[in-house]
This record gives sequence, C-alpha cells and structure tokens, in this order.
Amino acid sequence: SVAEKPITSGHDPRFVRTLYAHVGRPNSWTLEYYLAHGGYEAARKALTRMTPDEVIEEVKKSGLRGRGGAGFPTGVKWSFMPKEPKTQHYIVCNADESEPGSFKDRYLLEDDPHQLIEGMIIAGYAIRATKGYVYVRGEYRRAYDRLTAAIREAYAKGYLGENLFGSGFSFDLYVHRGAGAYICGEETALMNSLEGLRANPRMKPPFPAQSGLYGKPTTINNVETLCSVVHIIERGADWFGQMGTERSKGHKLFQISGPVRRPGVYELPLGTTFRELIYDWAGGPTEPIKAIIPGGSSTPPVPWTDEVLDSPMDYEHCQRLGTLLGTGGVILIPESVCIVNAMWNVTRFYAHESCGKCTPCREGVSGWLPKLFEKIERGRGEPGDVELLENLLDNIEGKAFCPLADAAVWPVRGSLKHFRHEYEHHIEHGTCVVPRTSRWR
Ligand code: L3W
Repeated sequence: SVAEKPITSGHDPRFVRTLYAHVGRPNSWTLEYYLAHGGYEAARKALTRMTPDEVIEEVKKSGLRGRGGAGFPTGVKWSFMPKEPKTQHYIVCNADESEPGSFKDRYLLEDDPHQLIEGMIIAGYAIRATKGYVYVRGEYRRAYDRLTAAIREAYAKGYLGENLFGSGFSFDLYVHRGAGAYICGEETALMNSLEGLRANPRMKPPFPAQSGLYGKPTTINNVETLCSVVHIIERGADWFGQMGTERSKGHKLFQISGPVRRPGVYELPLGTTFRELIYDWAGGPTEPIKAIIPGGSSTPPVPWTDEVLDSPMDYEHCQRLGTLLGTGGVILIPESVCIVNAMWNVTRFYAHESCGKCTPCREGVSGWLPKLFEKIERGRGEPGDVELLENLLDNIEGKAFCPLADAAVWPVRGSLKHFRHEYEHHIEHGTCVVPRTSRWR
C-alpha cells in the first residue's frame, strides 16, 4: 500500500518525490523504463566527471544520514575507508529490512531495483570497491527476483561489469538471500552470514571500514541511503540540504501502520510533523489512539499528545521526546489495545530473533523478559513485578554484545515511562485496562 497522494509534499513546495517517483508505475523495475527516466546518468556523472573523493565530499556536504535506523552520517562513514586500496574493498547493501513497522526498502527493491544498483555503483566508486553485495531479506522473494533480473539486464547493457561509462572503473554486484533471521540486519552478523558463517555479531571495533567482509575494508549502507545518493549526485548536495532540519537533512521514507485511513509509505522532508504525516497524508486515525511508536518496534512509544503530534520527525526532535527516529516506521497504538499486551508482542519478536550468543540477550531477552510479560499479561503478576521488570531491563541494556538487546529494552522502557499504570492495573486486577478482546493487530 503505497501512498496515493503523489508528487509534492504539503510541507515544502520545492520538494518533489524522488526516491519513490516510480514506485507503483507499470514496468518501473525494467532497464528500459529506468533509462527512459534518466537512469544511470548520476553514475555516469560520478564516474566520468568526479573523483572518488569529490563524491564523498558531495555526500558529506549533503548531510545525508544512514536511513537504516542509526542515522550515522553517510559521507563520514565512507571517509573511513582507506584512500589507497591495498586490498579488495567491498560495498554491501543491507536490504534485510525486518524491523516490525518498517517496510520502505521493500518497494524500492521491488519497483526500482536499478536505482539501488546505480547507488551501489556510485558508492563503490567513492570507496574504491569493485565488488558489491546486496543482502536481501529472505521473505522478500519478489524483491530478490526483480533485483536479480535487473542486475542481469545491467550486465547485458554494460552498466555493470568492466570499464563502466569508459571510466576505467569496473564493478561487480552480487545478491545474497537471507534465510529469515532479523539478526542478519545487524551489520557484523550480516557479514558473517555472507561469509557462510552463523549470523552471530562480531565485536566492534574494528569497524567494517577497517576489517569487514572477509576481513577487508567494507562499507555497509541501507537501501534507502544508497538510493538517496543517486539524487544527491544528480541534483547536488545543496538541493538535498535545503530540505529537512538543521541537523537532519533531506527527505525520508516514512512508513505508517496501525488504525489509520491510508497506511503506507510517504516520502517527506525530515522535520515533517507527526500530525502532518498522520492527518494530512495518512488520512487520520480510524479510532482513538493512545501511543505512537515513531521509528520501528525498537523505538520507545510516546503518548498521543499535542506536543508529540506537533513535534518534527527528525533525529534530534525524536530524541527530545525521549525516543528515536529509527527507520521512520510510525506505528499507531489505539486506546483499545493493552500496552502490556502490545509490549509482550514486541518482546516475543526479539526473543525469537536473538542469536543467543551473549548472556544478557539469551537469558534476558529470550528468557526472563517474555516469561515475565506472560506472567503479568495472563493475570499472574505479583506486587514487585514492575520493579523486577525494571531491574531486568537494567541488566540487559548496554550489557549485551550487539544492539538487538537494547532494541528489545527500549520499547518496554518507553511503555513503563508513559503507561506504568497499565502494568500496575494488570498486577492488581489480573487483567487489562481495556477489554480482553483487544489484541495488538
Ligand atoms: C567507524 C566509528 N564506523 C559507528 C558505523 C557503524 C554502522 C553505523 C551506525 O545499529 C540501529 C540500532 C537499532 N568508526 C563508527 C562507525 N560507525 N561508529 O556507523 O552504527 P551504530 O553502532 O550507531 O548503529 P548500528 O549497529 O548500525 C542500528 C536501530 O538502528 N534500528 C534498527 C532498525 C532495523 C532495521 C531493519 O530491520 N531493517 O532497520 C531502529 O531504530 O536499534 O540502534 O555502520 O559501523 N567510530
């Protein structure tokens, strides 16, 4: 369900839909369509008229920040790669989109795979990588089929392979399908999985730019990030930097799910308010709402208040609200849903997806956390269980090997901050604040 309201954002008249310009259009995934709409011109420009360092500088200047959730500055990440390659460099695209509430990369992969290929060529050129991998979520079958077909077409017409655009730069691109594990979206686990190993995260540092895939300098970027690069090179860093807020530049794919009239993906400048997204674009809620999860299931829920609704959606304002922008995957939680039940649901997801490598995650996220939630939710909670839950969160957060455990803690912490009374009601009365029929859908 892609946004029906196309082309211009209500927020900024200068803004024209770019990343999703062709999503939903017939045959948009073919090379013929892509070339007819100016495809591969940005790669041509980068490879024939810019040096790798100029490309990095342009991306730095644009202010683009990683769109996979962490928001790390992309140009800065690229600049960590060695300038004089002594060995093979790799560019890897993290297309393992699996965070509940996040579904923006899927349509880029399905409907505009050449845009990603072009972004990877430009990124590969900038960081001196002649080989690239796209790690696609296993469940995204159509995305995999369209991407592999697009790569075949690109090779056949010389947009991949040897001496691209006569520049002397050669680039090979491979696709790897995941097998349904969320942990593979963690960049170091992803590299292990690519190497054919079990997807356990690796220690950082060393960061991938120092020692990544097969121990070689590697950069890993999200699908949306790499697609954004195409437009930054084509239109310039200043065009990108005009949009957004002071430290959160450009436009972003926001996703909205839950009880709302037009759920889907909306491409809007960073800094668009929650109210604009929910009412002007998504048509408003279909029932009373009590909480908003702003950026995918690992970001803490915030209450449905005017302050939150009027807050700009960017990295800094979300932090000020005590939450995170994450992937921009907005989830609305209605009044009719019990927060304890909703968080139990989220907790079960992380418990299932933990790799079990480190003790806080194996025993805490996969063991104690879902057990305690089940106890409270099923009406067997006892006085002291909220404190026990808090103690458990303290013993997991910041003590695990990778961010998966923190991602399990943060939504629960947010729910305790704003909806503690629902937990206490459960323990006192053995049942939800709202009628038992309500389940988080
Ligand atoms: C070199 C340094 N490189 C950081 C690089 C690092 C990585 C990037 C961001 O987690 C978050 C997580 C989820 N020298 C560096 C450096 N880097 N310092 O910058 O690193 P980091 O550690 O801030 O984050 P991360 O490990 O990439 C990602 C959150 O995103 N999240 C997750 C969403 C999940 C999906 C999905 O399933 N598709 O999007 C949502 O909020 O909780 O905190 O490349 O190497 N000094």
